[in-house]
Amino acid sequence: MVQGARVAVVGATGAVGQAMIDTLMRREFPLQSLKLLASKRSAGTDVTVGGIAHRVEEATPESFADIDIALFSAGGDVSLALAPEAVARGALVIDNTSAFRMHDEVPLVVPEVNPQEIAKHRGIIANPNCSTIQMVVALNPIYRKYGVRRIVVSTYQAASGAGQRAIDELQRGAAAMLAGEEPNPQLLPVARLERHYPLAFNVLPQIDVFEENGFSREEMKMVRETHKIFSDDRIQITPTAVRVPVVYGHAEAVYIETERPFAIADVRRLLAQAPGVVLEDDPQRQVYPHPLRAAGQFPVFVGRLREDLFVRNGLSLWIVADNILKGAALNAVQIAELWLRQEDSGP
Ligand code: NAP
Ligand code: 3JN
Repeated sequence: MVQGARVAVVGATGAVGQAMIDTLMRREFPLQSLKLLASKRSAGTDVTVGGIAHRVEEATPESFADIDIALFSAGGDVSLALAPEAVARGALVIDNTSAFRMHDEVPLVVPEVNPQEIAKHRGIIANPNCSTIQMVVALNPIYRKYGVRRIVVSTYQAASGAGQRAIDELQRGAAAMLAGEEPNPQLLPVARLERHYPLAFNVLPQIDVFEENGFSREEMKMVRETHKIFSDDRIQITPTAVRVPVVYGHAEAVYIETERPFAIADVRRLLAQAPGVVLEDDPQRQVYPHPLRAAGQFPVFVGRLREDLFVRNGLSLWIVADNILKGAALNAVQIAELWLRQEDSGP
C-alpha cells in the first residue's frame, strides 16, 4: 500500500475523533484519503484538517466500501452496528470502545507491549481503556524482567475521559462555586444514574456503574484488559478508579509486587529505555510528572519510584499520560501504523 491508506474516522466530531485526526496529522500518517463520519446530527458540517475543510458524512454501512482502515470512537453501540459492516467491506477496524475488547478473536493491543497480536486480527483490533493503556506501558519492562505478582492502583482520572460534556460540567461547576452559587451537576459521575455530584473542588470514587462485586466497571476493565494484554490471569490487581477535577491527563498511583527481587537502579534504567515512556524522577529537584505537564503529549510519564519500606519486592510508581492521546487516539493510530508496515512488508 505504497500510496498510503484510505482512512475513515467514525465519531470524527467527538473528543477522541478530533484527537485521532490531529494525531494522524502530527505523525504524518500516510493517507491516501480521509473520510470523516459521525451521526446524522452533524452530517453536512465541515471539519478543517490540515487547513482543508472536510465534509462530515453520516456513518452508514456503505460508508466503508472504499476504506482500508476505519478508526471507531462513536460509542459501543455504533461499533457493534457498523464495525462488522466495515469488515465485510474489506476495512480493518481499530475500535476505541469496549464493544469487542474481551472477544477471544479480537486482539487487544498496546503497541509497546503486545504488537505481535496485530497480525492475528480477523478484521477488528481493539484499543484498551485509557487507564489500562498507560499502566501497562509503564509496567511492561518491569513485568518482562522481574514478573509482576500484584498491582494495587488508584487512578486520578480527568473529566475529558467522560467526554466534552463532562469538561463543560466541571468548568461550569467551578465557575458557579467560585461565584458562591450551586454547581447543579447533571452528568457526573454517571449521566444515566439518578444521583449526580459536583466534580469541581471534589473527587468522585466512581467511574461508570458498579458491578455486583463492588468494583466499578472502569475498575474491572483495568483488571480484565491487563490480564488479556499480558496474557496472564495470575496478576492480582486491586484497582480504585477516581474522577478528579482535571481537564486532560490521567494520573495513577501504582504499587506492585514483583515475582523476583529487583534493584531499583535497574528498574530506573529499564524505564528510561522503555519505548513510549519518559522517566521524570528527581524528587530532590521536585521533578515528577503531573497532568498539566502530560496534556497534549504522546508519552507515558513515570516518576516517584520508591522501593517499599516493608514488603520485599514492593515498588511504588506514579504514572501520568494524556488520556485522549496515548489513552485513546494515539494508541489507535500507532496500531494503524504498525498494521500498515506489516501490510507493506508482505507475508
Ligand atoms: P463524544 O465527544 O461525545 O463524541 C461522540 C462521537 O460519536 C461524535 O462524533 C458523534 O457524532 C458520534 N456519534 C454518536 N452517535 C453516532 C451514531 N449513531 N453514528 C455515528 N456517529 C455517532 O465522545 P468521545 O469522548 O469522543 O468518546 C467516544 C467513544 O470513544 C466513547 O463512547 C468510548 O467508547 C470511546 N472512548 C474510549 C476511551 C478509551 O479509554 N480508549 C476514552 C474515551 C472514549 P455527532 O457529532 O454527530 O453527535
Ligand atoms: O472515564 C474515563 O476516563 C474513560 C472512559 C472511557 C469510556 C467512556 C465511555 C464508554 C469507555 C471505554 O473506552 O472504556 C467507553 C466504552 O465502554 O466504550
